[in-house]
Amino acid sequence: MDCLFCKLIEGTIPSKKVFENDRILAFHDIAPAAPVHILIIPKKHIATMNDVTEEDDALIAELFTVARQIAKEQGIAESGYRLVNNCNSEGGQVVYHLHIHLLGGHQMKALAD
Ligand code: D5M
Repeated sequence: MDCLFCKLIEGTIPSKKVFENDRILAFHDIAPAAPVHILIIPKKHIATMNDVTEEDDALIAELFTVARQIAKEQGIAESGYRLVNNCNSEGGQVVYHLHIHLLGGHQMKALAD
């Protein structure tokens, strides 16, 4: 399968890992949009949020558990952070392997601004 993030999981393309277990990998985004910008991904190839099924409930919950843990480790839990998932073309998705962006380290604007 020609998936960039699957190659990061396999290790055929290097990444700056911040967390890994049997189900999840987290690594620094190559083009950071904030002082802290980490991507949290399932090792299972799921293309988009639309492809998540009930069988993935525990996995999706664990992505958020890992996000909270990394936010703490990065020292942004108390100041605050943003979790983002881009779904499909109009959502701005570029890599079609499910991922959550963890963004923080500076003041973000409210989405309504
Ligand atoms: O976000 C896809 C994100 O993936 C985007 O912020 C850049 C990042 N990216 C692309 N290639 C790499 C590598 N090789 N390492 C780390 N990060 C990478 P999307 O939500 O699909 O727009």
